[in-house]
Amino acid sequence: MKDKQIVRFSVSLPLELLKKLDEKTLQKGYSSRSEVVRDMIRELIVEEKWEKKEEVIGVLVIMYDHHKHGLTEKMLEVEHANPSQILCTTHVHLDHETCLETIIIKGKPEEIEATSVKIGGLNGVKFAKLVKTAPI
Ligand code: NI
Repeated sequence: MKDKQIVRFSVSLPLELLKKLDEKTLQKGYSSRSEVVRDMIRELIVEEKWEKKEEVIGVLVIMYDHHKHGLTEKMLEVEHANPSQILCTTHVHLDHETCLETIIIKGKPEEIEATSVKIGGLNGVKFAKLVKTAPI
């Protein structure tokens, strides 16, 4: 059986759980139950990669006040000292003082988390959220 081949299988579920699955399907705009199940499996695989400390990808989203003295320099120092690989950063000037950045980091989960905490904790960073993902 080829890996990319689509297979069908049956799942036994309590009716109550099936209703919840259908609610999720509708709420999240999925085209079918299969698509929800596929996404849930992918999410579990990503979670497991983070738990097993494999090489993963983190996308750190931050918002900060660029008028805050020394903040961008401190941020760059953390990024350059980071043992993981910073794949790219995107910078958007949201308004007169607010900057939005995404920092895509590849590496070990603990290194990515440590870098995110350091950047997120800098004085002047108003929002920081790490999205955990990995190639599946
Ligand atoms: Ni800016």
